Amino acid sequence: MGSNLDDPLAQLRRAAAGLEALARTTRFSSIYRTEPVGGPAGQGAYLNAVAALEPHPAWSTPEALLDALLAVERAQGRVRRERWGPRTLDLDLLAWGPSLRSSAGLTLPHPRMMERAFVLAPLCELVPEWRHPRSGEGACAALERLGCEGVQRTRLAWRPR
Ligand code: A4P
Ligand code: MG
Repeated sequence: MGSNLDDPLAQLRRAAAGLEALARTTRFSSIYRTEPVGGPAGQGAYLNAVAALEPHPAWSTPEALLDALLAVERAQGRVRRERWGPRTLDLDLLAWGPSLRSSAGLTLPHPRMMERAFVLAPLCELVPEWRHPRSGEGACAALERLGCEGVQRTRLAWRPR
């Protein structure tokens, strides 16, 4: 998950509550402050994190889970709906076990995740043994390859204290 607009910490906390409602069990990485990759010049830093879900049986396919994630984005993330309004919450499905998908609506694992330290740092923290099901490359090895520049682990709390 990622946010760089309109109180990103509140966005991530709301998203976490939305994810917990979808899952039997949910674990979260730390929250990371990350330099923006791509996009318009001058946009602010992101907060990024990764969650590991064991979905409820209702979400028995990754397509169904992605639909549910997009609904969380819509319900909780988009506070501005005007044309070209920036998005306050991005929820991507990184992987579904070892599944491979390549359809218009869903690519698994997420096609850009192995080149993004802002994904790999929280993933490596949360599931250090994770490996890409096609290439076999591990999340932590990929992070070492890329380096951690611009990605900083924070002590921000998931729940307000
Ligand atoms: N889609 C296909 N596969 C997936 C998947 N595995 N997970 C489709 C999620 N969605 C998937 O997504 C567009 C469509 O992709 C979805 O409707 C779904 O059917 P989107 O979230 O609307 O598009 P997006 O996220 O704006 O575009 P894109 O190219 O996916 O952007 P990315 O790659 O997600 O990057 N820098 C930092 N530091 N932190 C960030 O979080 N995020 C981005 C967005 C750029 N730079 C960033 C960050
Ligand atoms: Mg996305």
